[in-house]
Amino acid sequence: MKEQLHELKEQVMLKIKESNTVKELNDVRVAYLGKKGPITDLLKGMGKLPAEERPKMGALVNEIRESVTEILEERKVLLEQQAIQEQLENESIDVTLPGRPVELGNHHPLTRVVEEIEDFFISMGYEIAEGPEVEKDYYNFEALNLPKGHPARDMQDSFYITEDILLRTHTSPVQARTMEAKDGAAIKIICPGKVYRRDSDDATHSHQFTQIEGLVVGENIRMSDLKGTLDLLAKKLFGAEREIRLRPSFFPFTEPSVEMDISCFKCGGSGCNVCKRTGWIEILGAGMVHPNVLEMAGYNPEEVTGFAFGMGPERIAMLKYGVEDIRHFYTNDIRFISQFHRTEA
Ligand code: 2NL
Repeated sequence: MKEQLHELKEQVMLKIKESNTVKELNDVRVAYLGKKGPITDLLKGMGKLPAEERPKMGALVNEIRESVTEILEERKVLLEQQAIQEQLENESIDVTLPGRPVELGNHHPLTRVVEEIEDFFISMGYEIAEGPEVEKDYYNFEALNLPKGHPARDMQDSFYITEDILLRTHTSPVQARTMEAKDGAAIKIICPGKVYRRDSDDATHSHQFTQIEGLVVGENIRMSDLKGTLDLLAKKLFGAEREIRLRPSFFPFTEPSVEMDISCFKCGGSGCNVCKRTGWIEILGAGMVHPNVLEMAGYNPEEVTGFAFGMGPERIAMLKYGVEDIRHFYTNDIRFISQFHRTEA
């Protein structure tokens, strides 16, 4: 029995050593020292021993139980400390690690072009005017020398809401409203904003797009003022080496009317795929404000004149950045948008 006891002690000590968690250790304690464990069994079996051996054996069992309990306690303290240590290591923060990079937002390419054009005209003393996208037929057409039944009104091209209310097809109504409100005073404005046409969307058409128009009204405003202004704009947008040319055109709200080309920024004028081998790229339409338009807005066309122009920022952005499909501007695919970086912080 004495040998059995020593063997048992060896066994428990080994199990204690092998325990790596407080829970494992507790399982060992229950298995060996618990009510159903071998030590209890041994104490119960002492009745079968001869009377003279009982005190000795009893003392031995108690001694083993005490030393096992002591070792268990030591191991428990150690394992608890290790657990705390491990937890602290897992929770600690390495303050010397570099921070995660913060992704800066970009400006949408259309926003960039619109703001570049706005900055140019603000530097020239223009004010920015805005107006409603849901517009009266009167300001969208009538006041711009497009009376009812005029072929250029083409009902098929407009989103009508009622008989005399529609989504504006250009930003000209903002200018018509501004002229009317100015009560004969001089004007120098640009009007950026969304416009709507009943077109089928494809690579170069969209039912909603952006327009920037400009209007200058006052005494002695001449075609040469228009030409000088647009020449500076072309150089600002496409480079100081650009030249412009004006070709005769037609708009119902201007007379005379012109379209403006810039010398090709890719080939410099010798001919390439961008300018379709002509050396020139069309970028906007313009003209002298039609006397009827001035008169309807309350000006005397004998006393004041004006010039006006209109351009499409989508077209300009497509040319500047080599974008092949207008729909890229509206899809908001981050792979497209993130290529256009901020121009300033
Ligand atoms: C183009 C051509 C143009 C105008 C817009 C205008 C406005 C008023 C009076 C006279 Cl209130 N004209 N706007 C004039 C000529 C051309 O736009 O190609 N736009 C994309």
